[in-house]
Amino acid sequence: MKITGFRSHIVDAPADNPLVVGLPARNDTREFVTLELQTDTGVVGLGMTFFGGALTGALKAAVDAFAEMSIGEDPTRTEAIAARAQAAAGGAGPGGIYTLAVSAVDIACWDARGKAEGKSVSALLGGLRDRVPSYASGALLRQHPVDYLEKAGPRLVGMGFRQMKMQCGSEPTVSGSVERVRVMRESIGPDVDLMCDINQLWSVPHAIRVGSLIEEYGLFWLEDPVPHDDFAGLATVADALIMPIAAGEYQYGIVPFRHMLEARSVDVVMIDLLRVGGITQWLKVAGMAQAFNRPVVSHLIPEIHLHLMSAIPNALTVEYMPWTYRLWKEFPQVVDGHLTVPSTPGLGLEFNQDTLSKFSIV
Ligand code: SMN
Ligand code: MG
Repeated sequence: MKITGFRSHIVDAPADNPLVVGLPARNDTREFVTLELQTDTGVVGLGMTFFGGALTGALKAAVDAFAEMSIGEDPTRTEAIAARAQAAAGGAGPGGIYTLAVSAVDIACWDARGKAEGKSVSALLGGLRDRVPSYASGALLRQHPVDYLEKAGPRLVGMGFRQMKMQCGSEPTVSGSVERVRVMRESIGPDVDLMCDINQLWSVPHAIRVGSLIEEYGLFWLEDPVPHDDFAGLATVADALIMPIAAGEYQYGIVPFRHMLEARSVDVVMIDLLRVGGITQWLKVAGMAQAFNRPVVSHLIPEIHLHLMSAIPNALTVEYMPWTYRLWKEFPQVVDGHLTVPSTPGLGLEFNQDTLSKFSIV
């Protein structure tokens, strides 16, 4: 099989999340770059990326450059494709647009390989299990008032979720932060797993102070309490608190995970598929985490992470943040707290042509 060409689009789709119910509709949008990698067998590999913000045009240009470079290559040679991108980027990587763009090509290559072999990507990677736990995310945000959270939590339980993540950390007082977690916990009861994401807003002493006060609410994990590159600070927080500390979504490439793990900064390793460099690199970090006896959780893009998480022995739970749901014709749904791996070849996804024609930017 050889890559013969590609097509890419910028899709500027509404930034909604179907898990957010009962609030006025958002009128902002989120930009994605989609990729279709064509091959001489007729198989088309699908990939996507985002996080470009105002640089989405530049991100698409980088995706196009790497896709162009892969023409003539066998898509199963993902390490060769990554090495060629690295060599050609002239020191522009690792990190930033470089990594985000390489990821789109790598994802499309794995999809093409699965389609060519008639196997799901999960099966290609070892296919350990056919379903994985998944938690509701993006529905209990920092900007949502406490009285919204206390209605939204039970609603998510009613939708079949057994785990959910809230955001916290921007409250003006310590007691305000504690109150937010207390109300959330009491609204869902003791048997639903609750995670809390601070998104790097706290200092180390503040994280230990508030963290100690919320220990009694039994969080499944506390996420990104302090800036993502303060490995020693994260380790201090992780040491001081009983509840598990999760981090990793902000890291680019695989090397920072080595430092995080060596410093014992985290109890739970969160890997972002696009920032790590695609499926090929994601698996390396999952293996590193396994060697350190740490579970892995995924960041965003549940429809692709589902394949990876189902294939590794140390998977904990898939973040169900359906930001990308408009891109695909069908989107996996959480049933009884789990996502099921599709049996269709590759990623089991098809672009939603209505979305592409309606929201593509020329
Ligand atoms: C998150 C994701 C994407 C944007 C902002 C915040 C969040 C998460 O940290 O864990 O999903
Ligand atoms: Mg997070």
